[in-house]
Amino acid sequence: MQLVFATHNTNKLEEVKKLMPVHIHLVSLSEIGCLEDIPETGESLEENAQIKANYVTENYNLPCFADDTGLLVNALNGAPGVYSARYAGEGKNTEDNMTKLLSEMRSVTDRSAHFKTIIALNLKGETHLFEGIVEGEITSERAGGDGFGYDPIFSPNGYEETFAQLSLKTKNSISHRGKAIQKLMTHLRQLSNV
Ligand code: ITT
Repeated sequence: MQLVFATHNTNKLEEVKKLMPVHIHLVSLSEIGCLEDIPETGESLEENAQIKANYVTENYNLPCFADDTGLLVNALNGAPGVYSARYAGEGKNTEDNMTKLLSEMRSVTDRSAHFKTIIALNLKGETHLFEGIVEGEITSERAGGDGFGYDPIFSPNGYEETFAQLSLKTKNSISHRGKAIQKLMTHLRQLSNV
């Protein structure tokens, strides 16, 4: 089965490819010729995930899913949340985003936070949403060279390391996106059993 993953984020694509069973042929946006930036104009992760998936359905009429992810910090009332990509400005600069977040957290003692992923699947005329959450803490400084986005300053509960210090295999086994993808897979397996 061919399934489009509606993302331009190559790090996300690599993570998700590692989680796909062999019978699902994951196709990227560039592989279907979609090079344009899909505007994320929603006010929630759910809305944005659906906007991205619907864009592919409407313009390419292919089975697809999209994910929208946010980092929600409790002491900042859930910021940066749905605005995680643009936290430090429209340039969507990862380093600037981390610098801003560490600066906002300088004198904060409650450093608890969670990543949340919403996946929207458009298949056979139906939309299904899947959620994945991982709880953890914002570290006081960057650590690690792997991963992407806020990974160098997020340490999942139960680990000393940040996501950027853990292997991709470990990150995928506990992460927001890994959990949401597992739910997506369970759903797809149920469909193919019918
Ligand atoms: P697409 O919309 O093309 O999928 P994006 O990078 O814009 O790619 P999101 O809107 O879902 O993706 O991500 C919002 C921000 O959260 C962005 O700055 C990412 O770098 C960050 N982010 C997403 N997943 C992450 C992860 O697993 N670890 C660390 N940061 C992540």
